[in-house]
Amino acid sequence: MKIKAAVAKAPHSNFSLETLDIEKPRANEVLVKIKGVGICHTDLIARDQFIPIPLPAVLGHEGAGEVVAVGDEVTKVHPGDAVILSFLSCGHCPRCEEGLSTYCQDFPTLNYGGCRADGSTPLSKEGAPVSGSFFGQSSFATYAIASERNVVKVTDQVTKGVPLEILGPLGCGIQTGAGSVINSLRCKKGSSLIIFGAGAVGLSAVMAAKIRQCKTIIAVDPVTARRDLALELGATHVFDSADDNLADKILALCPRGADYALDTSGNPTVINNAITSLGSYGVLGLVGVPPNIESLSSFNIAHLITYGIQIKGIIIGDSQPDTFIPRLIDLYISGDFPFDRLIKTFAFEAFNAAIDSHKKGECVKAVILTN
Ligand code: CXF
Ligand code: ZN
Repeated sequence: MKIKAAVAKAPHSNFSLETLDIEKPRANEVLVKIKGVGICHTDLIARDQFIPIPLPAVLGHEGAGEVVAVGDEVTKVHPGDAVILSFLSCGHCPRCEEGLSTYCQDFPTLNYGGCRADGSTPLSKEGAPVSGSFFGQSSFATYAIASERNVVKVTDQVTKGVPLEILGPLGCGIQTGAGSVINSLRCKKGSSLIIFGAGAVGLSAVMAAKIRQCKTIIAVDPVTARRDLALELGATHVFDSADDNLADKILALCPRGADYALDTSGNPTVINNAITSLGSYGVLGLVGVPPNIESLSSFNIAHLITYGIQIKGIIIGDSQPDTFIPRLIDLYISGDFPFDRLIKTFAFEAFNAAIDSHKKGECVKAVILTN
């Protein structure tokens, strides 16, 4: 079948909008007509080869749409179902078996290998293979092949009026921010949390911290509009990352140090500041991808031991998408998780303009409408 797709052909270059061929779903696969797909920083670093997926490639890992065909062995969804696409996991390694599929031992190959586990790709152009199966989907396209394992059924929620076309980011960025606070850090009622970076991940963390009834929710970001939005979504205090007196200002609010910190920036200096802002038995969650694959951060060992400080790398907010995503949608319906405030939609033809807008900080989360 022919599809339209945004193809990454070279690092740091515009995506090329092209017609490709897509295979029929295999036994455990699902063909999804994509309604909307979010753009995430991870798509751009894959295009730029920080994640070395073979190019040309169709990226995109925040898709949402309607099931149009299923393979013979699929039982979870049927044609007509509304689904969100999330990350892929193997389902049988020790991590998957203990419910930690975000740490599936095959996570890198299944999500950024550019192909299925058997090395094949469902995408091609004029007979030449095009890398696909990015996060088990490659949803920068009008149709995507996903696995039964990484589709989350949201038919009931969509029937109630939840807009399917903007749900895709719940599969990655929004789930990462909310899950980091709810599942990974498990921030306690009355606690203090500092969030470094108020993009889609950081602002989702702000909303989740409010849900957890954190007492002090500090968001740090260089963009005024994002700080303003953070305050509207539940931050109790916001600071400009460029503020020379940032450490003192945080100390004034948390004299014994914060209980939790979440870094969404990946910036080693910010991470060091996050460590020193923590109090006794404080926990730092790391979700931001660093600027280079070799990026290092250093910390004072004695300080970490003395105060029992913990540093935790987090993938996708330690979420189990089949249960966590419907829970987030319920919170959206009740008005407690207004993630739609982060989203700006763009037509498929404006794909590259959407990326420019995201890069310039004009929108928090760009969602491309594909059908
Ligand atoms: C990614 C970050 C890089 C590792 C895999 C998960 N999260 C979202 O895009
Ligand atoms: Zn992502």
